[in-house]
Amino acid sequence: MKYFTTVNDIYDATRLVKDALELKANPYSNSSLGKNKTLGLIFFNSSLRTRLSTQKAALNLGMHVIVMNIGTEGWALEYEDGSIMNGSSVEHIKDAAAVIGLYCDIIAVRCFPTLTNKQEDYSEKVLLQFMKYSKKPIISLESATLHPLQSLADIMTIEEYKKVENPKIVLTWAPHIKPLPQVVANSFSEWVLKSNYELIITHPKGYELCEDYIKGAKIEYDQQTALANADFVYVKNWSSYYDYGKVLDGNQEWLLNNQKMLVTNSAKVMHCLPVRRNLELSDELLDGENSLVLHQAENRIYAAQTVLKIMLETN
Ligand code: AN0
Ligand code: CP
Repeated sequence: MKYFTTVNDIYDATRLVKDALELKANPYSNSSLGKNKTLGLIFFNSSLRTRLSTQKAALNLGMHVIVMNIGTEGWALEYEDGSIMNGSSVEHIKDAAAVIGLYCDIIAVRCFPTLTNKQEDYSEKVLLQFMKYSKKPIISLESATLHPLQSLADIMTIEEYKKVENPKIVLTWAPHIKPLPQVVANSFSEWVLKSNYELIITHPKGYELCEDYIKGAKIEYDQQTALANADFVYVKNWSSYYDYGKVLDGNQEWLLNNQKMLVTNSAKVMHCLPVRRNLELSDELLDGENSLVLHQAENRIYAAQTVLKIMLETN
C-alpha cells in the first residue's frame, strides 16, 4: 500500500479493522519492523490526537519520527504550477515535498480545506502534490475531504461495542459557531458504507453532504425520527457543502441531550474530538456511561499502527 487517503486505498475494510483489533491485543509484536525507518509528520493545521497517536504508533513499531508544524513554522508555500513567485509565497510545494521525501521513508500530512474554494479543496491539491513530488508513501492525517485514520478507529470502536450483527448507525449534525470541514462526516460515511453497515444521516436542510461519499445512506431531516432505535449515534458538526463553508442560521435545537436519546436503543455516543461541550454535545452525554469518545481516541493509536505496519511491509 503506497497511499492511505480513503477507504478505497485498502483491500478490504472489514479485514483491516480485524487486523487493527488484533494488533491492539498485541501492540509490541512488531517492535523492530520500523528499525532505521523515519516517519515524517507534516501539519498544516492544529492537532492533539492525530499527532500523538500517530507518533506513538510509529514508536511501537520501532520507527523514528520527525514532526513539523509546517502551517505555522514553515515557509509560505506556493501551489500553482508555473507561477511567477513574486508574491508572498517563498517556496514551491514541488521543492518542499521533494526535500521532505529525501528525509523520510513514510510521510503523513494534515491539510484541512480552506472552506472558501470548494473546487480547489475537493481536488485535494495539497495532498496530491505531496504524492507527486515526495515520491514516498503518503498517509492522510485529515485532508480537505477525508479523515481515514479517524474513520478506521471509529469502525474499530463500533466492532468492539456492537451488541447485534447489524447495528443501526446514525450520523447526526450538531451545532457549532465556526465553519468546520465536512471531512469527518464524509469519511465516517464512506467507511460505514464500505463496511456494509446501514447508515442514516440526519441534518438540517442546507447541510447536505457531497453525494460521492454517502451513496447508499438514508437521509432523514427529522432528528428524532432518525434516532429511533439507534445503536450508535455519531455526533459531528460540519459547514454547508452546497453553500460552501457557510454556517446557516439557527439549528441550536440540534444539540443532543439525554432526553432526546430516550428513543434510541440506549445508543452509544461517538464524537471524534475535539468537542465544544454544551454547544455540539451536552456534558451529560459526553460524561455518561454510553460515551465512546475516549475509546475512539485510544483506537487512533492502533489504526495508525496498522496502516504504518502495512506500509513498512509493502514498500
Ligand atoms: C476539525 C474538523 O471538524 O474537521 C478536526 C476534527 C478531527 N475540527 C475542528 O477544526 C474543531
Ligand atoms: N480527532 C482528531 O483528529 O483530533 P485532532 O484534531 O486533535 O488530531
